[in-house]
Amino acid sequence: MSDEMNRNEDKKVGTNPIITSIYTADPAPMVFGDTLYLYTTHDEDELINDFYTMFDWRCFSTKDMVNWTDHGVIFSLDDIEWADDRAWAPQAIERNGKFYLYCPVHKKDGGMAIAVGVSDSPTGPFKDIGEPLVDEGDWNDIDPTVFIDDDGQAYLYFGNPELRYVLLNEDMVSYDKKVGVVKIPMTVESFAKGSHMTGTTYGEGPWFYKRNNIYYMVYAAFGEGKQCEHLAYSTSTSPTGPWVYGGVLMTEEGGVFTNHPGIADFKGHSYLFYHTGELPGGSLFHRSVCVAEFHYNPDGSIDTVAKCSHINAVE
Ligand code: FUB
Repeated sequence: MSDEMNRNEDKKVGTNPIITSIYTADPAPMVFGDTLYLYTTHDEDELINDFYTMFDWRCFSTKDMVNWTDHGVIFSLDDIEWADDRAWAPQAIERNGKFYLYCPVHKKDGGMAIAVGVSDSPTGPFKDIGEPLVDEGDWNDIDPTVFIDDDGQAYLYFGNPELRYVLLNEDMVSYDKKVGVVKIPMTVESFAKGSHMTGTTYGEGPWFYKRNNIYYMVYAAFGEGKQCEHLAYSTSTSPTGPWVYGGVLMTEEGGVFTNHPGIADFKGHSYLFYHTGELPGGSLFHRSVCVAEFHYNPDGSIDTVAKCSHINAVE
């Protein structure tokens, strides 16, 4: 693939996939000021052992949802001395002028853990804190999603096949060890009956946020008898649940086994980022990030969002 970015300052309508110069997955938008920053993973062209081959995290930004700037590699496995593989789905957040990028990685001594990189800029470079932030010694520690509530408490949810969370300390690079890692009850009421290991639809890729006093947990889900992930959501009146299943957010339209949600409100519009296998050469391990605008119903519920081919510029 060429290094050219899908960028044209005069465009008023954008097309999906957003990034056409490389394969990207696991979109994580972050709005800061008048800019939307989009953090992604990067599926390498050349696969090793016919599996996810992912070494670094990328950042792209836009002020209008159509014209994108490529900021290149902003964090990589080379920056994390204790990790050796699987630069998987990240999420970034700003607190007190610093930016924190939470990333699942495979440890040199085995198993997955969550790393955190810190930077003075949303576009990095990010510096690893030198040790795993969350490391339970099992394989559940992937796909972190971070949110700071109005009272200042920060939450880091994560997990496959179980949804778990920690209460981040104000420094954002440690968590309340007295509370520890809290396991969310994986019930049918919370996540609906499904075919993943817990018997519910909850699979992985949680995306946690609050809107109009409703807490949302959007996630990649496994429907009964389905081959590919769809996106679903649950809601709660509390940041720690109990969660109540809300419905399907996007059906299995991606054409690849995984999907991964990222949600953002930007300049008066609501967006769902997701990934598909739509670029030429696309496959399970060669994914591409897309976006669709959607609307909330007056009660906060969300109807199923259709995969979209075009996106209009915003001011
Ligand atoms: O991209 C690697 C993994 O696949 C992510 O961590 C999961 O969410 C799934 O998209």
